[in-house]
Amino acid sequence: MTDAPTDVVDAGPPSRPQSRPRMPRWVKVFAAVGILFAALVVLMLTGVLGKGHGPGRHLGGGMRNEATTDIGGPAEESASARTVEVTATDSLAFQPAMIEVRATETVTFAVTNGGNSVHEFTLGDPAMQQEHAGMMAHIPAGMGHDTPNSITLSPGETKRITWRFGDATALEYACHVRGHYQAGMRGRIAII
Ligand SMILES: [Cu+2]
Repeated sequence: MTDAPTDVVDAGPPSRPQSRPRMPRWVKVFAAVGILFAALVVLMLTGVLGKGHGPGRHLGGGMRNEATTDIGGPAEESASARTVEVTATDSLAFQPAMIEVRATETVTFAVTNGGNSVHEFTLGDPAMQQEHAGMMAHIPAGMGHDTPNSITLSPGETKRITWRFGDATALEYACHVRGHYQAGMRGRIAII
């Protein structure tokens, strides 16, 4: 009877529980593929972001000439050498319809709403115009607000906006009150 412990020893090492969790091979392979894929995505995004974003721009470019990407920016009126008077009319047009500025010139625009409905004056390249149009599409008519490149004018109102131009061509001023831009309410900035 006292030999019982010997029997236990002879039984060999106690069997280990078989339920110890082990990572199956496919999990490791899956994780490795996932990490590789993530790295690839990061590389692709970095590559895409590296293109089309010149200095000072926050809007994606794409079809843009690298040599003429400086659209300039808002400036203090005291820095401008001249004031251009612009009138927005209910015939959905600006007078004048074209304004010449020199590259790097700072110009103040004194914009008057000569009509009976709300108009605005938004300065920028086509990308900025599109961005502003998208913003305006989500707010009720007449509820536009002023931004560094845009002023909204009540009937009879005059507001001023000063812009330091760069060398970018294809800038325009436009009204994005619903339907106005589509009706042709825009003017061209010609860099001379
Ligand atoms: Cu308008």
